[in-house]
Amino acid sequence: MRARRPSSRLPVIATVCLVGIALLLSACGQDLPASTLHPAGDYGQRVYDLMVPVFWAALGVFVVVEGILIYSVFRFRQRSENDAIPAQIHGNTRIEIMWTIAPALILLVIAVLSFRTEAVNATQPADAMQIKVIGHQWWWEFQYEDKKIITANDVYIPVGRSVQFKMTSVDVIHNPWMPKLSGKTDAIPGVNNINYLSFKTDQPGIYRGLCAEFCGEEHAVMRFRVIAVPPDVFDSWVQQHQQPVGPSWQPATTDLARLGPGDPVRGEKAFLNVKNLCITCHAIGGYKEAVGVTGPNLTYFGSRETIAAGALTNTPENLSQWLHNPGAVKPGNIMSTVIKPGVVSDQDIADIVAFLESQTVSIEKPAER
Ligand code: HEC
Ligand SMILES: [Cu+2]
Repeated sequence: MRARRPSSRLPVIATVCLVGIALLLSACGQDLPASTLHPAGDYGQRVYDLMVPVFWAALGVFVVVEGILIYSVFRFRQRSENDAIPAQIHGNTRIEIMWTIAPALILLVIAVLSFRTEAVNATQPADAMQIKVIGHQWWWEFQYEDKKIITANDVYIPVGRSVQFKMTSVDVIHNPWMPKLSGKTDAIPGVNNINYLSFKTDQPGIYRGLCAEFCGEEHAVMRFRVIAVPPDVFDSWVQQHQQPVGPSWQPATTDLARLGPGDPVRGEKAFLNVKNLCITCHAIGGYKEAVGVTGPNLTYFGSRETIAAGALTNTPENLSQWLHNPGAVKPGNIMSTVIKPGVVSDQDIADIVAFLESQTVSIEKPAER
């Protein structure tokens, strides 16, 4: 005897599925920081405008195919032991032609839309502001070559003007992706392998960026922030950032809580002290002894949003934690190969924290979006 499947379970399964789908869809409505569903840049908007018709086309195909499938499963199921096997059909030229032509037409429409979007996204506006973007395991370097500014992990851009990323990498392939602003383009190692990515936003804000190409164990902690500000604020940022920090540096911040318990003046000496190794890998504008390029350029680090490409938010406590043991915060990173617990004294760390956090650019920052 063959057991009959209890059909009473069906409504339960159907309800669970519906609730699950509703939950998934409700997540789409939320404006989360790295959501592609709430674009704020021209490139991101074009990708979104392509995704919507493709989504509806896919949903239409899904409903038709699954509808026919479910209909057949129920219509031709075995109801009792005596049910005969339904008629077996092999080959139907008309239906086969139909189900070849229909998907081909749908794909053709999607292909035309995709190529059109791709062509617009690939155009590089001649008047775009250029920023060289260099991927490192696992952080981002940003060079404003014409402005003589090098920074890391936070990239400032003016709103209302196209920005062109000229992208490369010093080690493996990375991919700076800004979900609300643009799609993905690889940053490939090799001096002649520059890839271009242009985008524009009209809305001031701090936007998320992340690495979208698997690049090693800390790939997930290779984030950056795009800080889009009005043009006059951007000019002020450029003008301030161009001022060298050393050697006649004075602690700039009036917000003493930003500095932690250390002394920034002692911190300058501790940072420049070769025994602490910082300057073998890091540069700060204006100090001719501090020109290392293995790690991020630390000029005006106090204004940076995060520490180590999004590993920690930038606070004195977190910076102290990072300098005590970078390998515990971000296992495998290059700094942790030499900076281990005990290499730099507690006093030097506290003072270096005060020194680094005291270097700030004073502009009004936009809200996180
Ligand atoms: C062997 C090279 C090396 C040495 C020595 C070194 N660093 Fe680093 N440092 C790095 C690298 C590489 C990173 C980026 C790590 C990452 O995000 O994956 C980094 C990141 C940082 C950051 C975070 C920068 C940012 O933009 O988020 C700070 C701050 C920092 N180092 C300070 C120091 C100080 C202070 C010293 C000396 C006590 C020091 N480093 C010594 C290589 C080094
Ligand atoms: Cu990467």
